[in-house]
Amino acid sequence: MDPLKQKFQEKSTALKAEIKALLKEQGNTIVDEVKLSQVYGGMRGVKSMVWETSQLDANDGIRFRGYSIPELKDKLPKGAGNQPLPEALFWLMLVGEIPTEKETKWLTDQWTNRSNVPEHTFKVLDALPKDTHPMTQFVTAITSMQSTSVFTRRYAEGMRKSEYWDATYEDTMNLIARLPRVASYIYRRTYHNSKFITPDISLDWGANFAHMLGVEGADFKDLMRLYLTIHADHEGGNASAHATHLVGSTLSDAYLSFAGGMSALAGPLHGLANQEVIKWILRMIDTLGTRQPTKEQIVDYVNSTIAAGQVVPGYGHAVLREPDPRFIAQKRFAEEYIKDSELINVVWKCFEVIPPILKSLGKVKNPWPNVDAHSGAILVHYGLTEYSFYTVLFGVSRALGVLSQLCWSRALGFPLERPKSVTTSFMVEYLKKNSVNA
Ligand code: HAX
Repeated sequence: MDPLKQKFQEKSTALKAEIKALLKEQGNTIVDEVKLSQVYGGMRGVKSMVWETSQLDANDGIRFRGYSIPELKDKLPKGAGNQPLPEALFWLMLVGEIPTEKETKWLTDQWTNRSNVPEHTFKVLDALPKDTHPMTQFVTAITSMQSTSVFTRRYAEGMRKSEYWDATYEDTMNLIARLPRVASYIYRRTYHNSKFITPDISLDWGANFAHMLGVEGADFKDLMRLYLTIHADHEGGNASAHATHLVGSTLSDAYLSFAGGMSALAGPLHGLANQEVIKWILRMIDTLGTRQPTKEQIVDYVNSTIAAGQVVPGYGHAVLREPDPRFIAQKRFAEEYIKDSELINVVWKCFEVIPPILKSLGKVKNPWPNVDAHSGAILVHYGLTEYSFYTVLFGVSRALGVLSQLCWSRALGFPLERPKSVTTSFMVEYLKKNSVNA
């Protein structure tokens, strides 16, 4: 058994026993109560699932196995660059320990060895019109690779329940290993006349992805390492994580589960917001006729967006109530690596003027920027201007969190998800009988 799998087996066996004892002793303890407004309000804040790999605090932001983003930047191995390696974060999320340089290198090599994409996946992609949205291509490619699922094959052969986690681990490792090739194929076929770039197997996972996209230079490789790390996980209730979890709970394999999650990421209130932000900024610049808008001009443009009944993309969050540390991490990167980008200056001016406007509306619970408010301007700076592709970058990163959790869900034997739904007339009757105002 490989060393990571071995560690995972030990840790998950111990946690499974702990959960069994907790349920036996305290299974009937009430841990939450649900208000009517939460039932109609997208289940915000309802504690109803377990997610081992990360946890979100409304004010402090995301912590991966207890580590904040600045702590990860400090503690995770960096390989040949100056930013944390996403493979090291995967190790941390999977087994709860910061890997050594040697362990991280082992994982990089594993993913290199597992990175061959089935030939038919390229043929499936080639059959799609080139103007198919990259996220649709991404979901199609992931689904097409399902024919290689170890879990599905072994399930058909009569695999024991106790081996589900092992087959899921194999699928997870293979799928993550292949994603940079799949994503860069989509990018190059869509925007660069199918001029594909051969992988460089001497590079780490993120740097090789940067190379296959066709953007050279050490700084962009570092950007990809950081980008793929900070977008990886955001606890379990966000739409892409929850969708992966829900589909996975039916014993669909990692490919189908992840494709479900990526369909959720493709929505404009979630991951697609990263393309919407840069589109919105570029439209503003175009409308105002200047690449250096004043704060007053931005205020007017934001007000016109709101007056048109639209949301301001990149701002607001269902859980966070402070500026997103993932936004701040990208701002720090831009301050360190990039000097005088007009577009990035616009992002920073937006950061100053948009929160007060959203606050003044009186209904927006979080007026601060989220992860998507910054990424586009940095990518444009490095020449990755095709913003319809941006959510695919997010998706490659999100695989690390949602698939490591899928391994946990299998190892802990989590059941099929099946919450209760009711009709509004049921609710009206229930309230008549139980309302505190009755
Ligand atoms: N601009 C204008 N209005 C906004 C707003 C924004 N950025 N954010 C919230 N609001 C509005 C909501 O539309 C809602 O209005 P109505 O009552 O008229 O429907 C009201 O303020 C209350 O919303 P909320 O409770 O503060 O926010 P939600 O939890 O309902 O929604 C969203 C959270 C992220 C969907 C929301 O803030 C939004 O639409 N933001 C813009 C899109 C965006 O950036 N999405 C990416 C989020 C991060 C992410 O998942 N990335 O992948």
